[in-house]
Amino acid sequence: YRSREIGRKAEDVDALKRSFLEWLVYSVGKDAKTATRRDWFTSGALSVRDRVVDRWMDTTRGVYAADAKRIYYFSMEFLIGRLLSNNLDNLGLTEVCREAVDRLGLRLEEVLDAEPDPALGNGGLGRLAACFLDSMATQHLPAYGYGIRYEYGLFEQRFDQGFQVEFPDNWLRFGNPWEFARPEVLYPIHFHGRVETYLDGAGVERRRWVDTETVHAMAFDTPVVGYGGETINTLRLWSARATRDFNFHHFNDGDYLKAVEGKVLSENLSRVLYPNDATEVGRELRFKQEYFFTSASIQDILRRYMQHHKDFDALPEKAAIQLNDTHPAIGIAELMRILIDIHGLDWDKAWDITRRTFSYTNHTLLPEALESWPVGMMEHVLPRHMQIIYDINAKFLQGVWSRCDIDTIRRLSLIDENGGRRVRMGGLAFLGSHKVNGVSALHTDLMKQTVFADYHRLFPDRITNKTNGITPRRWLHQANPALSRLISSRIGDGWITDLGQLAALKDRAGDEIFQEEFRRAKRQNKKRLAAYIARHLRIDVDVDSLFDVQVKRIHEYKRQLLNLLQTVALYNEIRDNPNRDFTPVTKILAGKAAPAYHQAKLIIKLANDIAKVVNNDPLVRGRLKLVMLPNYNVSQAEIIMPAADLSEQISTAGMEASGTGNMKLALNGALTIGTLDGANVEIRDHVGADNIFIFGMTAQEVQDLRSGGGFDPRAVVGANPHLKRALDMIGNGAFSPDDPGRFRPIVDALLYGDHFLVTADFEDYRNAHAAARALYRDKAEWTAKSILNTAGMGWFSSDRTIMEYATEIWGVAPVPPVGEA
Ligand code: DL6
Repeated sequence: YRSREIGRKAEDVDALKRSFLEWLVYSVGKDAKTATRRDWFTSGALSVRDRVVDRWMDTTRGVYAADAKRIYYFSMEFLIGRLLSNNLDNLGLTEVCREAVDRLGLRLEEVLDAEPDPALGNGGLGRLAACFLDSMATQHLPAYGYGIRYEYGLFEQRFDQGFQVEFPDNWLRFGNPWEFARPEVLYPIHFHGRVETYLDGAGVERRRWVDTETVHAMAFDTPVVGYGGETINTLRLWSARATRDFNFHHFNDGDYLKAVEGKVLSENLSRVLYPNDATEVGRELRFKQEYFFTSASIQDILRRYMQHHKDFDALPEKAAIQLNDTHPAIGIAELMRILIDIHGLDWDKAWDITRRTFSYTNHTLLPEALESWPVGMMEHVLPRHMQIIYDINAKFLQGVWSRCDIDTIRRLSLIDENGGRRVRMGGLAFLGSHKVNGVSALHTDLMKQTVFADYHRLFPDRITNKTNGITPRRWLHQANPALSRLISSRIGDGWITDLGQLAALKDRAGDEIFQEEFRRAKRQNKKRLAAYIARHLRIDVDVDSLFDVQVKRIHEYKRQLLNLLQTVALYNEIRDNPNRDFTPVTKILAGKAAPAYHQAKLIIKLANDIAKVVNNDPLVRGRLKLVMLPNYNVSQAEIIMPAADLSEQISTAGMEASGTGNMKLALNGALTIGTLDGANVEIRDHVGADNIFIFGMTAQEVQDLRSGGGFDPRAVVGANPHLKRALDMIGNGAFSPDDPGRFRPIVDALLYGDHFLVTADFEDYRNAHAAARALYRDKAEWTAKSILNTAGMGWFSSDRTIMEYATEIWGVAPVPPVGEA
């Protein structure tokens, strides 16, 4: 079938309605009278799933028949978001479904809202992987996502008296109608044990890994529906299964708990997503998770490859494995082990195949987020892999020995000898890959100058840039129907799969009628967000105020604190000038802090405490509101992004690798206030320097300042009365009368160090914000710039990013979908 045609046929509404009812009765086991919204969601999801399965199998068969080169995207995180709305949209079935659901006496939004939001990721890295899946399927690229089917996703965040508290996210509690369990796709994953040396039949010395503990990885497949519904790829997530359910020895002794202990421990491997973001977790279980899904995926890839091939020579021509950060980098040693120990290849051949198969994306330069694992732990968990890593290292260092001094050799070594020996996973990923990429132009340059400078000198062609992108399907077409309709009414709907076409809107930036309609769409989205805020926080916000949005993980480098300091300064200004005409502003923040990141959690509490004071101060008269929304996730982002006027992208320059929230906001017409960091630099280039508020130090200035050591935050604070007053208030308990010293650690961190240069950028930021507020008063000017933002963001489609990966890194071509099924 062709999904768009379905959308036009009235009888399909009835067919879909029948399907809803059949699934409800025969699978959920309820009737329409007793069904809950969740039951309707389940039957709806199963009905939609029915409509993709044939195409899914066609896609898989087509790729098999062509023996096409496939992309394997290895990622610890896939932040896919809800699928019902996304799949309906990509199949062109949203309106058909709305009508069908209406005939059942329901509202589509209620059904969509009943879907749990699978939070199998922390933030940018995981969401990027999800956008890539959408773009690969939409562009007919044969691709598999490989990851872990975590039983518990990222924690649910609630606020208790303004403090973040974490609750488990038991997203699978009611089952997952999208996935297909594959109990027959099961691979053994080994841990521990020891390495034996033996002579093979030809008298060659070989190694084998023996006496291991074994866990099984079981596959669960979720179809990934490309836009248009023609290519349906697969997201294969692994779940841990114990090799034995019971220890009969303990069971017969009557010790039932001990009898299942082994099972529980093994299956812990896929129990939880670690809630870290850009900080290292030094946990053996995390390392085991990394190996668990990587090994299962490689076994799966080799099984698939071997159906068409007798040896491994052509593997790099048939499989491109992309490492999404270093988390799956152990896969390099795993492929080497399989090729050498199990299939008998010699080292050089195995290394050549491995390097040509793998490529690696770096997502952060933060030193604490660069993975390294203690050698002792690795020797204990994966003794054979540790040997292979030593061999990779020795051969590499031998090759460069004559060209490098001893300090360089130390830095290049895969073993970090400073303070306890650790394996540098970034080094392993670099050496084992044919291409290594950064995620924005600036970040890639900084990679070359900093973390990978020594490697870059030796391999000058290896590092390449692939600026991130976002899928226009979820982030414009689906999340912002009002603006989407407006755009399509003027330029057609080709932009949905060719976002560059938005450039045609540039000519309309000054068109009054278009502006009026553009504003109307924005207002509709703001009303939706205002209703959401009222529902969740019981705060009324003014839809005509400037919606000023900062949504992302809470981290000191992202500088939510800078935003809060400016909020306090503005609050003071409003109180000091009761009769001045201020532009009403609603500051909207959302984001989770890693549970062990105390300073970030304190920033959340500060935001909530400031909000309480500001929002209830009668002198402010609603001209300033601060809203901290709990539990930021993909579905919340879908409501926030289309409603924003101003997008806060204010990280310390040089620290945000790219950002993708910045792209979602600008695409939906928000103007950016930001530093020249990550992809902000390229956003400025595409939307035009006149349509963005850039402030603050550049990455070079930050570097110079830090290396010069000449920064005294106390002097900066002393010279700036706005900043001093805001800090004094925070430090003296003006927002925390119940505990006046609560925020002292925040103030002290700024006064005695200010590593993230909040105080240094404060005044420039305050001025940029004032300029934004002033401009907002001129509706025509503001709207023109807003239109120019949307029009200029076409380049940031993940379709563009993915095509760059496909042609320049993977060497993979689209497989045209087969004809009608
Ligand atoms: O590349 C996706 C995304 C970037 O847009 C963000 O700038 C960056 O912070 C994020 N990194 C992570 C944490 N990485 N690790 N490890 O999510 O990647």
